[in-house]
Amino acid sequence: MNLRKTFIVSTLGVIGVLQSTFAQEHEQIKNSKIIHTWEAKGNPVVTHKFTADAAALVYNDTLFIYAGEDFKGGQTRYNILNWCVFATTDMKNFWEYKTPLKASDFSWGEQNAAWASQVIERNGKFYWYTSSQTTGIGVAVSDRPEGPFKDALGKALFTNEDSFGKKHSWRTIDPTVFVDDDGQAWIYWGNGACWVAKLNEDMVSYDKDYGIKMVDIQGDMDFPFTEAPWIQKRNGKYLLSFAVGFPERIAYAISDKPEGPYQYKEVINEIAGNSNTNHQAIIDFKGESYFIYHNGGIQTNGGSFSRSICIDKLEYNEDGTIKPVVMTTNGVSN
Ligand code: FUB
Repeated sequence: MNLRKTFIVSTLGVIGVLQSTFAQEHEQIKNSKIIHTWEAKGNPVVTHKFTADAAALVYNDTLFIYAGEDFKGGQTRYNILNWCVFATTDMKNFWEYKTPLKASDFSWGEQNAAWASQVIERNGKFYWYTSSQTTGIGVAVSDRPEGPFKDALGKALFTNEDSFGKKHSWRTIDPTVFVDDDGQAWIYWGNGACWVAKLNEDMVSYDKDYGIKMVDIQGDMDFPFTEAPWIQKRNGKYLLSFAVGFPERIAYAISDKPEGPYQYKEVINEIAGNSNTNHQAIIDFKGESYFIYHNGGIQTNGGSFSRSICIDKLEYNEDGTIKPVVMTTNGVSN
């Protein structure tokens, strides 16, 4: 074997060993941290507690779903003390890990508003971008997808001062993050408008020279932008989905550039039963595309402040546009 071949073979060997070590370690850690397992019976997928604002991450052939834990029925606001993490490898058998992050883990933030969030992986670390109603966007970090996570900064990454052009106190919410093919990470957030910034490589600070911009969504919108941006890149196009109107539907827009301008397309998810809000994650997993959202569908306790995560199939047209999502009771697990 020549030197080049030897190098390739031994590198592949090392990668193989690392992967199987991760898989074994993952299995052990997973088993020691699981607090609940179940077989999904259609929608809602999570029925043992109320959950909202799902964000999804595919890692190590596993789909992780991060969500806020809503209170039981009878609430008058989005009282949420902690986030949860669920996982599956087959969309049917799910498990829940120990509480990975609480609103009170951010000493500077609201203690009962674990609002919408997203976790992404970069260079072996997991970054959880969170929001609360009024105190801005925080970031927590972990070495593992299921946590535990720790506040990375001890202060907000973005506050209401950064969400310029609007005045209401709950505008700095609902972060969504992705790393583009050139390595540049982008973060979007907002209620009433959508703002965008470039994250630095450390993932816990942003590019002050680029600054913060309001995302321009052009075209005749069916309803105004409300909140819940979710960014994805597919076939070289940037797809930004978000909640519109109130009660909320989910719509989307397309751009050739991450910062826009975006061209409005259409509503892809109608009002989800018994809930004023909706909040989507769109993800590919094992060859299928999924739309993860919430409704107020648990009888008889569900509602706008006691929501439940659902999953349905999402399909694209040949030209890369998104087909409207059909919400079903059967879901994807049967
Ligand atoms: O769960 C609290 C808020 O409701 C979220 O931040 C919004 O996206 C909406 O779902």
